[in-house]
Amino acid sequence: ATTPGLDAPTWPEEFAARYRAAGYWRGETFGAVLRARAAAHPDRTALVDPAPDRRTWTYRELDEAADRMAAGFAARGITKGDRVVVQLPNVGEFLVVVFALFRIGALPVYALPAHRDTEIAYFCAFTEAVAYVVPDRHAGFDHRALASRIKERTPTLRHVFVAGEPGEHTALAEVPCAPAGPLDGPEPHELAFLQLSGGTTGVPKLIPRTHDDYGYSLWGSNEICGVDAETRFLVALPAAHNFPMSSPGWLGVLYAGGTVVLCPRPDPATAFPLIAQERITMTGLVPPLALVWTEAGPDSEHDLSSLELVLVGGAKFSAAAARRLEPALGCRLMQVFGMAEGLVNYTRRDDAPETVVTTQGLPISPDDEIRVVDDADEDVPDGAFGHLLTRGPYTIRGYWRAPQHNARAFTADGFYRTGDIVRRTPTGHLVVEGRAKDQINRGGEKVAPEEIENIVLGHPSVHDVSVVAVADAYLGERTLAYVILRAGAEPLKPVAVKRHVRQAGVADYKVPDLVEFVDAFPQTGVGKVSKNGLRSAAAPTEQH
Ligand code: J2J
Repeated sequence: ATTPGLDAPTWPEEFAARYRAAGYWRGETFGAVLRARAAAHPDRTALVDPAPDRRTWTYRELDEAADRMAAGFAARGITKGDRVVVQLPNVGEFLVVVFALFRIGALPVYALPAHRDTEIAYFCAFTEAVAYVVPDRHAGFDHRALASRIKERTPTLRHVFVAGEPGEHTALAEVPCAPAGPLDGPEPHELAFLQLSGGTTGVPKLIPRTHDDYGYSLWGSNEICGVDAETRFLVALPAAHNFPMSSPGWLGVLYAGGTVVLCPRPDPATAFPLIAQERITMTGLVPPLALVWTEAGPDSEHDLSSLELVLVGGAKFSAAAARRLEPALGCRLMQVFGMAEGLVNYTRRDDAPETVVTTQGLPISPDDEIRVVDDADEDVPDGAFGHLLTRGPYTIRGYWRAPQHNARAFTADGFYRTGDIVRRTPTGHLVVEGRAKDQINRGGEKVAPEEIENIVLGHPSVHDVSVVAVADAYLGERTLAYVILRAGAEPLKPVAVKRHVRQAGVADYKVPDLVEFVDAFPQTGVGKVSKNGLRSAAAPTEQH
């Protein structure tokens, strides 16, 4: 079923009716949830932005700030259904802006702070965005100059809002005004935002999530993780990522009436003092950070005793590393295997310790349908490896405006082809064994080789390129570009290839870590051969 205006396939009515009847879809919008929490406990702290000087928002203040920001956006002509690219780091304005957009029913498109001209221009053009929200500077980079370049090339883009010094744009601080009257607002079954996919293709796909379905992933996660009004959650990863947003993430914690503390950087030197000062009880980390925290924990001068639970996911966390985490940080570990497309698995608090360190958990919902299949889409016996397919109450039925890709990424009966190779244990826990999709998981940051290959191919000296994963002790995987130079071309240095990619204007984590010049692509051990040749579905063993 495709709903007009939704621009994506959605759940057939019999599924939607079932998910409502089961109570998964509660008929709430995020805007209404915040309003309800603000009414129930106006003076409780919702949000803390510790840097550079500590700012806090109570539930009443966050609710009012969202209303006033929504009124200001509406006064500038932003209406229901409009797309707004939001590229903000972990600052309080991020949450105010997205709740304002939720109230209007305009759709945030979540860009990462690391994205540059190529990605942002694509998001703005593809979504026909009417506005783009940026910080002034972040991590040494001037986002206002980026915004000026984007505005120049994007006809639909009417507004650039800047958190901080606006330069030639509009200061976000100037936007809020008194609400003129009630807003039209979204219905719970309508879209809330567009999230980015990790991607396997030349450009990232956009993931349409509704208030109803995402809301279920929030309250379902809260129940599993034990999130309640006492929870003090540290957002250590970039807030725009699906994991720190929803598993259970800042949106889950606000849903439960708890306190969200934004961490500007995830290193122990920044995060540990915050844990001590803010009495943090819960956080989520990708495996490389979990390793660093595990190393730093025992010798830390900071009091980490408030920390009860650390969620680790986004990439495979080795059993050996998992075993060390709990004693080093003095808290519980939960593994989480999720995806922005939907399905999220958690180990459970009553799981045996061995299960917590060796598996990636069970789905949130009894109605998450899990299939593990061979290359011919036939189910494999329990315990055998196969491709993970899934369908359920918070897993999308298709990407936004991508009918051709949807035909490949979903089965005819609506199962999402995750591209992950898994095995199911007798208890139903999933173990991630590898990957069939052409994607590199660089410590939780997903890189689509095709996107980088297309850029490298633009170099005049390059005949062909193949970007592959190589094992890395810290990140799990790093990127290696095999480059074949044109006959007669001047030899290049690896750094020239990296510079070419960087200058194309992409996120720094996509610049190849290693570049090797070859006469022909290695045929084995890397899972694929050529840009123009097969992108073979690599066997799991070839991924490590
Ligand atoms: C192995 N691979 C994993 C894990 C994700 C919670 C947690 C993570 C994400 C996320 C998320 C993994 N072990 N524990 O959205 O809500 C790989 C798989 C998966 C892909 C999804 C959440 N956890 N992965 O990482 O959309 O390959 O979401 O299909 O960024 O990350 O990536 P992404």
